Amino acid sequence: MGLTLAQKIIQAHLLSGEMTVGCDIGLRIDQTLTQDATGTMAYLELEAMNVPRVKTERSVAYIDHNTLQSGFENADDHRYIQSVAKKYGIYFSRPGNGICHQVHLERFGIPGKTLIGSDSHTPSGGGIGMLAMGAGGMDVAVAMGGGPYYITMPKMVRINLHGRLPAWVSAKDIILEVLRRLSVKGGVGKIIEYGGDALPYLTVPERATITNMGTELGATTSIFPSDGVTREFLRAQGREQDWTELLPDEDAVYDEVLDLDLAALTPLAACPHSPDAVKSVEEIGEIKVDQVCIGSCTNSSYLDLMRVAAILKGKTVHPTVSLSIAPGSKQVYNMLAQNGALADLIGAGARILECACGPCIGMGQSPNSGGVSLRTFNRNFEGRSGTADAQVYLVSPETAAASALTGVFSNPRKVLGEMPEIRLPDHFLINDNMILPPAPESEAAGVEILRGPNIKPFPTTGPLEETLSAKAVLKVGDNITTDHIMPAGAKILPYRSNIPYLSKFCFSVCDPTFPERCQQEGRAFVIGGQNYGQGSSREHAALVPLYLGVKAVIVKSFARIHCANLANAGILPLVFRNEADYESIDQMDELELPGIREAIRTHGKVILKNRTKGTEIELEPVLTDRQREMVLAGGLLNYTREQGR
Ligand code: MIC
Ligand code: SF4
Repeated sequence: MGLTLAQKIIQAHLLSGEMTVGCDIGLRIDQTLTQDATGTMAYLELEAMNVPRVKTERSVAYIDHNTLQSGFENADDHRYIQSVAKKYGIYFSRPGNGICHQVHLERFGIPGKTLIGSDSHTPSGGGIGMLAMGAGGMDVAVAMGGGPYYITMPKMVRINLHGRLPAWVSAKDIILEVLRRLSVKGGVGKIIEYGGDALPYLTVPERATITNMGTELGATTSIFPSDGVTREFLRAQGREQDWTELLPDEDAVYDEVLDLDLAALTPLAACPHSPDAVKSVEEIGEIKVDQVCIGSCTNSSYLDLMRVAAILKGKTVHPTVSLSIAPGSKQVYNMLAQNGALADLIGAGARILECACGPCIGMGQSPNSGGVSLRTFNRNFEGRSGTADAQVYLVSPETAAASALTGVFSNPRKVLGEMPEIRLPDHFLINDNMILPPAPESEAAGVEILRGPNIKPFPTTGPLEETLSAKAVLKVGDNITTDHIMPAGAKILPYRSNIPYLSKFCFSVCDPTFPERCQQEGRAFVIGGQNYGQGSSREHAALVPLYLGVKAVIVKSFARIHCANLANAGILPLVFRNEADYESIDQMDELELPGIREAIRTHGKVILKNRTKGTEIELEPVLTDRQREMVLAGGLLNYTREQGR
């Protein structure tokens, strides 16, 4: 039986387990990436592991999330990461060099390699044929130390893209259509592979837009083949030697197959407040737009911004719209500056931001109250923009630029004329002067790690207790995102290396009294619905609850990365055996998990006693055998120490 693309890469990197769906597999990791908002924690964890140098082929530390520097905190964190990178053998991409996923694709991504990153949109690397996955910081630290990365062997889904995109319809509309069809849960436990006769017409940056937002499907990752298009991109990046052909076998077997006729697509938008609330721009109608933001790791490539520049050239942004544009990388920015496209953007009245995540993670550019904001980003969770009642829509750069000119939600096919042909250049502008190589191994010992006062130790826990009891201090509903559990934004993001301070904002979107109530109780259980923990890979959404005394999270279902982060932190992830039992627990009920340690150790039944209601229900731990050991030991770090690695 033939293999799919992903199966081929998995097979070549398999260290433990079998390639059978549902089996726990350990993978050798070739490359890692971190960004600053999760990186400080990951590097503190790496330091705690006592590994003198990273053992990966390539590890890169990017600074792209916290670049406002409204106080000393961010700058201190940047300096800390820079010094760790230098000492441990990690390349350091300086602030200003661009968004991790965009830069990694341009300068480091290699087809057929495995990549994990402490950021959920790491699957952008799938655009260049990598098996690229988002992971918690601790998992990235373990991989840097040479340890395997464990996932549950996913199902294989094939999406065949047929035909050609109509004018002004682009890659973002393809992934929005997939989200419309499959929903934010549709990719859970799956790897999505793209194929079909449309592939020769989709460039690497367009493919990366699609694999980037596979994260919003909940997929383990998404991947395109490495073909002639990939080779051209790498050649233009001066890296043709990194290319290898990588195609699925003709007789590869997929668990699901989906066909998409690109010619039938129209411009689409994800409506507030979920990436899968997709409608056509026509259906939404000409509602007034207050803000347009173009950028983020989804849509800030050279191609994206050249199209935007062509649309804006010689025109003026509508008087009631604020338009901001953040190029994805210094390479993109520099090329736009050299070829004059930047002048077209500036001339039209765009507010040019530095190449970083910026408004995507709420670092500035919050919309006005109740404002309608059109963004080329990948997430529109409630409150993420920094304005609680903002109405954020996710759109393509073409729809964004057209609407910035008209002041209302506009179908670019209707309001823009003929589409100019924009091609990738034969040669990208290559200048890696903002990527600092690490110190040579012989000099590493002499490199001092520079810590600022904002960097506080991360919380840890001890071995799992025999019996756990706590109140259901919080009960929440379905689709709780990591932005609910541990919000980001300009006010809080500077404290990503300071868990005690961050803890004041835990669940503030749902219930601002949660941290205080946890502290009163000393320990807590959290109850939730479906797809709990979707979104970001931030392990802060596990470490902060750990700090607040959360011992177990009991929900209907979990999102993959968050669930792993809970186990890594030593918090028990449990699901209801019978989903209807969710209804039987009220907030502040007194709960007990008698004999839980033994049950986890022996794969026994997990019974939850509700002392307030006098009822008993059955739960199921969402743990692989290895994670059971980990939770028994009190989290991944304790487990790793026990294993003597
Ligand atoms: C995001 O888009 O939510 C982030 C910020 O990039 C996160 C990482 C983080 O929380 O630091 C992600 O997607 O993993
Ligand atoms: Fe940055 Fe936004 Fe991409 Fe996250 S989704 S990495 S915040 S640009």
